[in-house]
Amino acid sequence: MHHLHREKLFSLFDDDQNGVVFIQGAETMYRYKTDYEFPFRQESNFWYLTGVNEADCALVLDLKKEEYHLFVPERDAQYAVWHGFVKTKEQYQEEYQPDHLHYQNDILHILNELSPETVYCLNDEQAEYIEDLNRGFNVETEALVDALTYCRVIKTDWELEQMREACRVNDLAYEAVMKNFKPGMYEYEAKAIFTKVQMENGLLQDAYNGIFGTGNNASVLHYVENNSQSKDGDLFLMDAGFECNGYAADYTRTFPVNGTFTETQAGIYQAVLDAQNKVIDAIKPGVKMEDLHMMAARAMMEGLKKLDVVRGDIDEIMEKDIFALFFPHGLGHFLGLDTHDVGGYPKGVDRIDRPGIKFLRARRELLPGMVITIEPGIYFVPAVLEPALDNAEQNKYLNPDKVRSLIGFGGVRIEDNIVVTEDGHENLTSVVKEIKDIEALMAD
Ligand SMILES: [Mn+2]
Repeated sequence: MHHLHREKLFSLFDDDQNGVVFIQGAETMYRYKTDYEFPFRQESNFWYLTGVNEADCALVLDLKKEEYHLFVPERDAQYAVWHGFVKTKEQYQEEYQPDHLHYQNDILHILNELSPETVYCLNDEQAEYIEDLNRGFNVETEALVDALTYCRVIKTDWELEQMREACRVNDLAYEAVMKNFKPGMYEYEAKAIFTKVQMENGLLQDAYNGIFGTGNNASVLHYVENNSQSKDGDLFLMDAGFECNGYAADYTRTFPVNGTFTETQAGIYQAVLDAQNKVIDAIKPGVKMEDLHMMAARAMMEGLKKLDVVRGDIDEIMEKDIFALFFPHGLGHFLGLDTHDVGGYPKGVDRIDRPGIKFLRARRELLPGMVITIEPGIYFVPAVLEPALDNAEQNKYLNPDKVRSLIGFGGVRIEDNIVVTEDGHENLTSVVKEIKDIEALMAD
Protein backbone atom coordinates (compact mmCIF):
# COMPACT_ATOMS: atom_id res chain seq x y z
CA MET A 1 0.00 0.00 0.00
CA HIS A 2 2.94 2.29 0.53
CA HIS A 3 3.44 2.61 -3.23
CA LEU A 4 0.11 4.50 -3.32
CA HIS A 5 1.55 6.95 -0.83
CA ARG A 6 4.62 7.47 -3.04
CA GLU A 7 2.35 8.05 -6.05
CA LYS A 8 0.39 10.62 -4.07
CA LEU A 9 3.63 12.42 -3.21
CA PHE A 10 4.96 12.25 -6.80
CA SER A 11 1.73 13.81 -8.03
CA LEU A 12 2.44 16.92 -5.96
CA PHE A 13 5.78 17.66 -7.62
CA ASP A 14 6.15 18.80 -11.23
CA ASP A 15 6.87 15.81 -13.49
CA ASP A 16 9.60 17.50 -15.42
CA GLN A 17 11.46 18.90 -12.48
CA ASN A 18 14.86 17.48 -11.89
CA GLY A 19 14.69 16.98 -8.15
CA VAL A 20 14.92 14.17 -5.62
CA VAL A 21 13.48 13.53 -2.20
CA PHE A 22 15.88 12.29 0.46
CA ILE A 23 14.74 10.87 3.81
CA GLN A 24 16.83 9.11 6.41
CA GLY A 25 14.78 6.52 8.33
CA ALA A 26 14.95 6.05 12.09
CA GLU A 27 18.11 4.76 13.72
CA THR A 28 18.41 2.35 16.60
CA MET A 29 18.28 4.35 19.83
CA TYR A 30 19.96 3.42 23.08
CA ARG A 31 19.34 4.47 26.67
CA TYR A 32 22.11 6.99 27.32
CA LYS A 33 25.48 5.29 26.92
CA THR A 34 24.35 1.71 27.44
CA ASP A 35 23.52 -1.13 25.10
CA TYR A 36 19.84 -1.04 26.16
CA GLU A 37 17.93 -0.64 22.89
CA PHE A 38 14.64 1.26 22.90
CA PRO A 39 11.90 -0.57 21.00
CA PHE A 40 12.26 0.43 17.36
CA ARG A 41 9.66 2.78 15.90
CA GLN A 42 10.15 3.93 12.32
CA GLU A 43 10.00 7.66 11.59
CA SER A 44 6.43 8.31 10.45
CA ASN A 45 7.15 9.88 7.04
CA PHE A 46 9.65 7.18 6.15
CA TRP A 47 7.17 4.51 7.16
CA TYR A 48 4.40 6.25 5.19
CA LEU A 49 6.44 6.14 1.99
CA THR A 50 8.17 2.76 2.34
CA GLY A 51 6.57 0.38 4.83
CA VAL A 52 10.12 -0.49 5.90
CA ASN A 53 10.15 -1.20 9.62
CA GLU A 54 13.92 -1.53 10.08
CA ALA A 55 16.55 0.78 11.48
CA ASP A 56 19.27 2.57 9.52
CA CYS A 57 17.65 2.77 6.08
CA ALA A 58 17.23 5.76 3.75
CA LEU A 59 15.27 6.56 0.62
CA VAL A 60 15.72 8.65 -2.47
CA LEU A 61 12.74 9.37 -4.69
CA ASP A 62 13.64 10.43 -8.20
CA LEU A 63 10.86 12.93 -8.97
CA LYS A 64 11.57 13.03 -12.69
CA LYS A 65 11.43 9.29 -13.36
CA GLU A 66 9.13 8.63 -10.37
CA GLU A 67 11.50 5.94 -9.13
CA TYR A 68 12.12 4.73 -5.59
CA HIS A 69 15.66 4.00 -4.39
CA LEU A 70 15.93 2.20 -1.05
CA PHE A 71 19.22 2.23 0.87
CA VAL A 72 19.77 -0.50 3.45
CA PRO A 73 22.59 -1.02 5.96
CA GLU A 74 25.40 -3.39 5.06
CA ARG A 75 25.75 -5.55 8.17
CA ASP A 76 28.71 -7.74 9.05
CA ALA A 77 28.61 -11.31 10.32
CA GLN A 78 28.91 -10.12 13.93
CA TYR A 79 25.46 -8.54 13.56
CA ALA A 80 24.01 -11.98 12.88
CA VAL A 81 25.50 -13.28 16.12
CA TRP A 82 23.41 -10.82 18.10
CA HIS A 83 20.37 -10.32 15.88
CA GLY A 84 19.92 -13.70 14.23
CA PHE A 85 20.76 -13.08 10.58
CA VAL A 86 21.93 -10.60 8.01
CA LYS A 87 19.51 -10.02 5.14
CA THR A 88 20.87 -10.32 1.64
CA LYS A 89 20.18 -7.65 -0.96
CA GLU A 90 17.83 -10.13 -2.65
CA GLN A 91 15.84 -10.52 0.56
CA TYR A 92 15.51 -6.75 0.95
CA GLN A 93 14.47 -6.45 -2.68
CA GLU A 94 11.88 -9.20 -2.36
CA GLU A 95 10.42 -7.78 0.84
CA TYR A 96 10.18 -4.08 -0.05
CA GLN A 97 10.10 -4.02 -3.88
CA PRO A 98 11.98 -0.75 -4.48
CA ASP A 99 12.81 0.20 -8.07
CA HIS A 100 16.48 0.20 -7.04
CA LEU A 101 18.17 -1.23 -3.98
CA HIS A 102 21.55 -0.05 -2.65
CA TYR A 103 23.66 -0.13 0.47
CA GLN A 104 23.70 3.00 2.64
CA ASN A 105 27.27 3.89 1.65
CA ASP A 106 26.12 4.33 -1.97
CA ILE A 107 23.99 7.40 -1.25
CA LEU A 108 26.57 9.90 -2.50
CA HIS A 109 27.32 7.84 -5.58
CA ILE A 110 23.63 7.54 -6.53
CA LEU A 111 22.90 11.19 -5.83
CA ASN A 112 25.86 12.21 -7.99
CA GLU A 113 24.53 10.01 -10.78
CA LEU A 114 21.05 11.55 -10.54
CA SER A 115 22.64 15.02 -10.24
CA PRO A 116 19.42 16.67 -9.05
CA GLU A 117 18.80 20.41 -9.20
CA THR A 118 17.26 20.21 -5.74
CA VAL A 119 17.38 17.66 -2.90
CA TYR A 120 14.19 17.93 -0.87
CA CYS A 121 14.80 17.06 2.80
CA LEU A 122 12.64 16.78 5.92
CA ASN A 123 14.73 18.88 8.27
CA ASP A 124 17.98 20.79 8.73
CA GLU A 125 19.83 17.83 10.18
CA GLN A 126 19.22 15.65 7.12
CA ALA A 127 19.86 18.61 4.81
CA GLU A 128 23.25 19.14 6.47
CA TYR A 129 24.05 15.47 6.00
CA ILE A 130 23.42 15.84 2.25
CA GLU A 131 25.42 19.07 2.06
CA ASP A 132 28.32 17.39 3.84
CA LEU A 133 28.27 14.61 1.24
CA ASN A 134 28.61 17.11 -1.60
CA ARG A 135 28.67 20.89 -1.20
CA GLY A 136 27.35 21.18 -4.75
CA PHE A 137 23.87 19.95 -3.85
CA ASN A 138 21.10 22.48 -3.49
CA VAL A 139 18.93 21.43 -0.51
CA GLU A 140 15.44 22.56 0.44
CA THR A 141 13.51 21.69 3.62
CA GLU A 142 10.04 23.23 3.28
CA ALA A 143 8.40 21.77 0.20
CA LEU A 144 8.75 18.14 1.29
CA VAL A 145 7.28 18.73 4.73
CA ASP A 146 4.34 20.58 3.17
CA ALA A 147 3.78 17.86 0.58
CA LEU A 148 3.90 15.02 3.11
CA THR A 149 1.59 16.89 5.44
CA TYR A 150 -0.85 17.40 2.59
CA CYS A 151 -0.72 13.66 1.80
CA ARG A 152 -1.05 12.42 5.36
CA VAL A 153 -3.99 14.60 6.40
CA ILE A 154 -6.46 12.78 4.14
CA LYS A 155 -6.42 9.06 4.88
CA THR A 156 -6.69 6.36 2.24
CA ASP A 157 -9.03 3.39 2.73
CA TRP A 158 -6.08 1.23 3.75
CA GLU A 159 -5.02 3.75 6.40
CA LEU A 160 -8.58 3.91 7.73
CA GLU A 161 -8.60 0.11 7.99
CA GLN A 162 -5.51 0.23 10.22
CA MET A 163 -7.17 2.84 12.40
CA ARG A 164 -10.37 0.80 12.65
CA GLU A 165 -8.31 -2.17 13.86
CA ALA A 166 -6.39 -0.05 16.40
CA CYS A 167 -9.78 1.19 17.64
CA ARG A 168 -11.36 -2.27 17.71
CA VAL A 169 -8.60 -3.49 20.03
CA ASN A 170 -8.69 -0.27 22.04
CA ASP A 171 -12.42 -0.84 22.65
CA LEU A 172 -11.65 -4.29 24.06
CA ALA A 173 -8.81 -2.99 26.23
CA TYR A 174 -10.92 -0.20 27.72
CA GLU A 175 -13.77 -2.58 28.47
CA ALA A 176 -11.37 -5.00 30.18
CA VAL A 177 -10.04 -2.25 32.45
CA MET A 178 -13.50 -0.94 33.34
CA LYS A 179 -14.74 -4.44 34.12
CA ASN A 180 -11.77 -5.48 36.23
CA PHE A 181 -10.64 -2.34 38.02
CA LYS A 182 -11.58 -2.16 41.71
CA PRO A 183 -11.06 0.40 44.49
CA GLY A 184 -7.63 -0.01 46.08
CA MET A 185 -5.95 -1.04 42.86
CA TYR A 186 -2.99 1.01 41.65
CA GLU A 187 -3.05 3.07 38.48
CA TYR A 188 -0.39 0.84 36.92
CA GLU A 189 -2.68 -2.15 37.38
CA ALA A 190 -5.11 -0.49 34.97
CA LYS A 191 -2.18 -0.01 32.58
CA ALA A 192 -1.25 -3.69 32.95
CA ILE A 193 -4.78 -4.88 32.08
CA PHE A 194 -4.89 -2.46 29.18
CA THR A 195 -1.50 -3.48 27.77
CA LYS A 196 -2.25 -7.20 28.09
CA VAL A 197 -5.32 -6.88 25.86
CA GLN A 198 -3.39 -4.87 23.26
CA MET A 199 -0.56 -7.38 23.09
CA GLU A 200 -2.86 -10.39 23.04
CA ASN A 201 -4.35 -8.84 19.92
CA GLY A 202 -0.99 -8.33 18.25
CA LEU A 203 -0.60 -4.60 18.87
CA LEU A 204 2.86 -4.14 20.37
CA GLN A 205 3.55 -0.43 20.21
CA ASP A 206 1.82 2.17 22.36
CA ALA A 207 0.94 5.32 20.46
CA TYR A 208 1.91 7.61 23.36
CA ASN A 209 2.57 7.55 27.09
CA GLY A 210 -0.77 6.48 28.53
CA ILE A 211 -2.38 8.51 31.29
CA PHE A 212 -3.92 6.45 34.10
CA GLY A 213 -5.00 8.92 36.78
CA THR A 214 -7.11 8.31 39.85
CA GLY A 215 -8.81 11.06 41.87
CA ASN A 216 -7.06 14.40 41.67
CA ASN A 217 -4.39 13.02 39.28
CA ALA A 218 -7.07 13.19 36.57
CA SER A 219 -6.70 16.98 36.59
CA VAL A 220 -3.05 16.77 35.52
CA LEU A 221 -3.29 16.88 31.73
CA HIS A 222 -0.13 14.89 31.01
CA TYR A 223 0.02 12.78 34.15
CA VAL A 224 2.21 9.73 33.38
CA GLU A 225 3.57 8.57 36.77
CA ASN A 226 0.68 6.07 37.00
CA ASN A 227 1.76 4.87 40.46
CA SER A 228 -0.96 6.04 42.87
CA GLN A 229 -3.43 3.83 44.65
CA SER A 230 -7.11 4.39 43.87
CA LYS A 231 -9.64 5.01 46.62
CA ASP A 232 -13.26 4.04 46.85
CA GLY A 233 -15.16 7.06 45.55
CA ASP A 234 -12.48 8.21 43.10
CA LEU A 235 -13.11 8.94 39.47
CA PHE A 236 -10.46 7.35 37.24
CA LEU A 237 -9.31 8.96 34.00
CA MET A 238 -7.63 6.83 31.40
CA ASP A 239 -6.18 8.21 28.15
CA ALA A 240 -4.28 5.57 26.17
CA GLY A 241 -4.02 3.78 22.85
CA PHE A 242 -1.83 1.50 20.78
CA GLU A 243 -0.86 1.56 17.11
CA CYS A 244 -1.86 -0.81 14.35
CA ASN A 245 0.79 -0.77 11.59
CA GLY A 246 1.82 2.66 12.83
CA TYR A 247 -1.70 4.17 13.05
CA ALA A 248 -2.81 5.35 16.46
CA ALA A 249 -5.93 5.02 18.52
CA ASP A 250 -6.33 7.72 21.18
CA TYR A 251 -9.29 7.51 23.55
CA THR A 252 -10.15 8.81 26.96
CA ARG A 253 -12.72 7.45 29.36
CA THR A 254 -13.49 8.55 32.92
CA PHE A 255 -15.24 6.13 35.26
CA PRO A 256 -15.89 5.70 39.00
CA VAL A 257 -13.51 3.09 40.45
CA ASN A 258 -16.31 1.54 42.51
CA GLY A 259 -18.62 1.32 39.49
CA THR A 260 -21.19 3.92 40.60
CA PHE A 261 -21.12 7.67 39.98
CA THR A 262 -21.96 9.96 42.91
CA GLU A 263 -24.46 12.71 42.18
CA THR A 264 -21.68 15.31 41.87
CA GLN A 265 -19.56 13.07 39.64
CA ALA A 266 -22.55 12.28 37.45
CA GLY A 267 -23.37 15.98 37.10
CA ILE A 268 -19.89 16.99 35.94
CA TYR A 269 -19.56 13.90 33.78
CA GLN A 270 -22.88 14.55 32.04
CA ALA A 271 -21.86 18.14 31.28
CA VAL A 272 -18.79 16.84 29.43
CA LEU A 273 -20.68 14.03 27.71
CA ASP A 274 -23.46 16.34 26.49
CA ALA A 275 -20.83 18.62 25.00
CA GLN A 276 -19.03 15.75 23.33
CA ASN A 277 -22.22 14.26 21.86
CA LYS A 278 -23.31 17.66 20.59
CA VAL A 279 -19.99 18.31 18.87
CA ILE A 280 -19.76 14.85 17.32
CA ASP A 281 -23.29 15.21 15.92
CA ALA A 282 -22.18 18.41 14.19
CA ILE A 283 -19.15 16.90 12.41
CA LYS A 284 -19.33 16.95 8.63
CA PRO A 285 -17.25 18.38 5.79
CA GLY A 286 -16.94 22.16 5.91
CA VAL A 287 -17.19 22.51 9.68
CA LYS A 288 -14.28 24.31 11.38
CA MET A 289 -12.41 22.84 14.37
CA GLU A 290 -12.30 26.19 16.16
CA ASP A 291 -16.10 26.46 15.93
CA LEU A 292 -16.47 22.96 17.38
CA HIS A 293 -14.12 23.94 20.20
CA MET A 294 -16.28 26.91 21.14
CA MET A 295 -19.46 24.84 20.79
CA ALA A 296 -18.06 22.33 23.30
CA ALA A 297 -16.91 25.06 25.67
CA ARG A 298 -20.34 26.66 25.63
CA ALA A 299 -22.17 23.39 26.17
CA MET A 300 -19.96 22.62 29.18
CA MET A 301 -20.58 26.07 30.66
CA GLU A 302 -24.32 25.48 30.29
CA GLY A 303 -23.83 22.20 32.17
CA LEU A 304 -21.81 23.86 34.93
CA LYS A 305 -24.42 26.59 35.22
CA LYS A 306 -27.13 23.98 35.77
CA LEU A 307 -24.95 22.57 38.56
CA ASP A 308 -24.53 26.10 39.98
CA VAL A 309 -20.74 25.93 39.64
CA VAL A 310 -20.74 28.94 37.33
CA ARG A 311 -23.23 31.79 37.49
CA GLY A 312 -24.46 34.53 35.20
CA ASP A 313 -25.20 35.04 31.56
CA ILE A 314 -23.74 32.33 29.29
CA ASP A 315 -22.78 34.86 26.58
CA GLU A 316 -20.83 36.83 29.17
CA ILE A 317 -19.24 33.69 30.60
CA MET A 318 -18.01 32.88 27.11
CA GLU A 319 -16.87 36.42 26.35
CA LYS A 320 -14.87 36.61 29.58
CA ASP A 321 -13.15 33.28 28.87
CA ILE A 322 -14.49 31.72 32.07
CA PHE A 323 -14.73 28.41 30.15
CA ALA A 324 -10.93 28.23 29.96
CA LEU A 325 -10.70 27.98 33.77
CA PHE A 326 -12.32 24.55 33.50
CA PHE A 327 -11.40 23.53 29.93
CA PRO A 328 -7.79 24.62 29.49
CA HIS A 329 -6.84 22.52 26.45
CA GLY A 330 -7.91 22.08 22.84
CA LEU A 331 -10.99 20.11 21.78
CA GLY A 332 -9.03 17.66 19.65
CA HIS A 333 -6.35 17.00 17.07
CA PHE A 334 -5.65 15.11 13.90
CA LEU A 335 -4.84 11.45 14.40
CA GLY A 336 -2.81 9.08 12.22
CA LEU A 337 0.78 7.88 12.16
CA ASP A 338 1.39 10.32 14.98
CA THR A 339 -1.01 10.76 17.85
CA HIS A 340 -0.88 14.51 17.41
CA ASP A 341 -0.80 14.09 13.66
CA VAL A 342 0.42 16.56 11.07
CA GLY A 343 -1.66 19.18 9.33
CA GLY A 344 -3.48 20.96 12.13
CA TYR A 345 -2.46 24.42 10.97
CA PRO A 346 -2.34 24.97 7.20
CA LYS A 347 0.10 27.60 5.95
CA GLY A 348 -0.89 31.10 6.98
CA VAL A 349 -3.26 29.97 9.75
CA ASP A 350 -2.13 30.98 13.23
CA ARG A 351 -3.19 29.94 16.67
CA ILE A 352 -5.99 31.97 18.23
CA ASP A 353 -4.52 34.03 21.06
CA ARG A 354 -7.20 33.37 23.64
CA PRO A 355 -7.19 31.26 26.83
CA GLY A 356 -7.94 27.57 26.23
CA ILE A 357 -8.38 27.68 22.47
CA LYS A 358 -4.74 28.73 21.92
CA PHE A 359 -3.83 25.13 22.71
CA LEU A 360 -6.15 23.78 20.00
CA ARG A 361 -3.92 21.60 17.80
CA ALA A 362 -5.99 21.84 14.63
CA ARG A 363 -7.60 24.89 13.13
CA ARG A 364 -9.11 24.29 9.74
CA GLU A 365 -12.15 23.20 7.85
CA LEU A 366 -12.83 19.48 8.03
CA LEU A 367 -12.72 17.41 4.84
CA PRO A 368 -13.72 13.82 4.05
CA GLY A 369 -10.92 11.41 4.99
CA MET A 370 -9.60 13.43 7.91
CA VAL A 371 -9.46 11.69 11.28
CA ILE A 372 -9.77 13.77 14.44
CA THR A 373 -10.17 13.26 18.15
CA ILE A 374 -12.98 14.97 20.04
CA GLU A 375 -12.02 15.26 23.69
CA PRO A 376 -13.75 17.92 25.76
CA GLY A 377 -12.99 17.96 29.48
CA ILE A 378 -13.75 19.72 32.74
CA TYR A 379 -10.98 19.91 35.36
CA PHE A 380 -10.63 21.44 38.77
CA VAL A 381 -7.02 22.58 38.76
CA PRO A 382 -6.15 24.40 41.99
CA ALA A 383 -3.42 26.45 40.29
CA VAL A 384 -6.05 27.84 37.89
CA LEU A 385 -9.12 28.11 40.12
CA GLU A 386 -7.57 29.55 43.29
CA PRO A 387 -6.33 32.72 41.55
CA ALA A 388 -9.69 32.99 39.75
CA LEU A 389 -11.53 32.93 43.08
CA ASP A 390 -9.41 35.92 44.15
CA ASN A 391 -9.96 37.80 40.89
CA ALA A 392 -12.95 40.17 40.96
CA GLU A 393 -13.38 40.01 37.17
CA GLN A 394 -13.67 36.24 37.23
CA ASN A 395 -15.14 35.31 40.61
CA LYS A 396 -18.45 37.01 39.91
CA TYR A 397 -19.14 34.18 37.46
CA LEU A 398 -18.23 31.49 39.98
CA ASN A 399 -20.06 29.99 42.93
CA PRO A 400 -17.08 30.13 45.33
CA ASP A 401 -18.34 27.51 47.79
CA LYS A 402 -19.09 25.04 45.04
CA VAL A 403 -15.82 25.65 43.23
CA ARG A 404 -13.83 25.30 46.48
CA SER A 405 -15.61 22.06 47.29
CA LEU A 406 -14.63 20.69 43.88
CA ILE A 407 -10.90 21.40 44.22
CA GLY A 408 -9.45 17.92 44.62
CA PHE A 409 -12.23 16.40 42.50
CA GLY A 410 -9.82 15.81 39.60
CA GLY A 411 -11.32 15.96 36.15
CA VAL A 412 -13.42 14.36 33.46
CA ARG A 413 -12.40 13.94 29.84
CA ILE A 414 -14.17 11.85 27.19
CA GLU A 415 -12.40 11.26 23.89
CA ASP A 416 -13.51 9.49 20.72
CA ASN A 417 -11.83 9.06 17.32
CA ILE A 418 -13.85 10.36 14.39
CA VAL A 419 -13.49 10.00 10.62
CA VAL A 420 -14.99 12.81 8.55
CA THR A 421 -17.01 11.23 5.71
CA GLU A 422 -18.68 12.69 2.59
CA ASP A 423 -22.01 13.05 4.35
CA GLY A 424 -21.02 13.38 7.99
CA HIS A 425 -18.80 11.23 10.15
CA GLU A 426 -17.99 7.77 11.41
CA ASN A 427 -17.19 7.23 15.08
CA LEU A 428 -14.40 4.65 15.42
CA THR A 429 -14.80 4.48 19.20
CA SER A 430 -17.45 2.24 20.66
CA VAL A 431 -16.51 1.89 24.33
CA VAL A 432 -19.56 2.77 26.40
CA LYS A 433 -19.77 6.32 27.71
CA GLU A 434 -23.35 6.93 28.85
CA ILE A 435 -23.51 6.84 32.67
CA LYS A 436 -25.97 3.95 32.81
CA ASP A 437 -23.91 1.93 30.31
CA ILE A 438 -20.66 2.42 32.26
CA GLU A 439 -22.38 1.41 35.49
CA ALA A 440 -23.92 -1.65 33.83
CA LEU A 441 -20.57 -2.72 32.33
CA MET A 442 -18.79 -2.33 35.66
CA ALA A 443 -21.52 -4.19 37.57
CA ASP A 444 -21.04 -7.26 35.34
MN1 LIG B 1 -5.96 12.95 22.26
